[in-house]
Formats: sequence, structure tokens, C-alpha cells
Amino acid sequence: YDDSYDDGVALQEAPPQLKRPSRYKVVMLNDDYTPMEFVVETLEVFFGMNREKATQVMLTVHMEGKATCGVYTRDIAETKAAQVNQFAKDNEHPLVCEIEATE
Ligand code: TYC
Repeated sequence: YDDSYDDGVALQEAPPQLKRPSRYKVVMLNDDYTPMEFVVETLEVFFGMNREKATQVMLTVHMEGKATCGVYTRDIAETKAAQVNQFAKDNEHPLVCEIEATE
């Protein structure tokens, strides 16, 4: 018969596999030198946090060594981490973010 079109029935094809995009955490690391105020401002600017939330996350990094700033698709996570790392460099602070795959 004419199979130049496909109604998906006669051939009983498998459905297209639509994978949900993998998600990545942007993790901020502690250091001994970056001023707390700079970290708070960074969290406000790049992660849209208000002052209270940014202060809370900054203190978690300070006390526990690291904290998650947000979870994004890979491209967005890479971009956010690169933006923070460049912003820190531009201001001569050692502050670093890295990305980490979620389960
Ligand atoms: N530990 C820094 C200080 O005492 C503050 C700080 C917090 C640095 C969070 C980095 O991601 C960071 N000034």
C-alpha cells in the first residue's frame, strides 16, 4: 500500500523517545578571602535571590564549604557558573562556582 505517509498505526512503530533534559546544580565553593558582601551581591545578581535568601546561602557556603545556588539545564548551568567566575575574576576575588550533574 501507499506508505509515503505514516499514520503510526499500520507499522506499529515505537513512540519517539523524548528524553527529559538532564539537570545540573550550580555549586558555590567557600574560600578564605572573598568578602561576604560580594558573595551576597553575586547571588542576588546571577541567581535572582533576595537579600535574605542570598545571605542564607552565603552563610551555608561559609560554614559548610559549599552550597547549591540553583538547578538548571546544562547550558544554563554552565553559563551561570562561567558568569560568576568571570565576575569574581574581574573583581579580583577567588570565588568559584562549579557545576554538578543531579541524579
Ligand atoms: N569565607 C568568606 C569570608 O570569611 C566568605 C565566603 C562565603 C566566601 C561564601 C566565599 O562562596 C563563599 N570572607
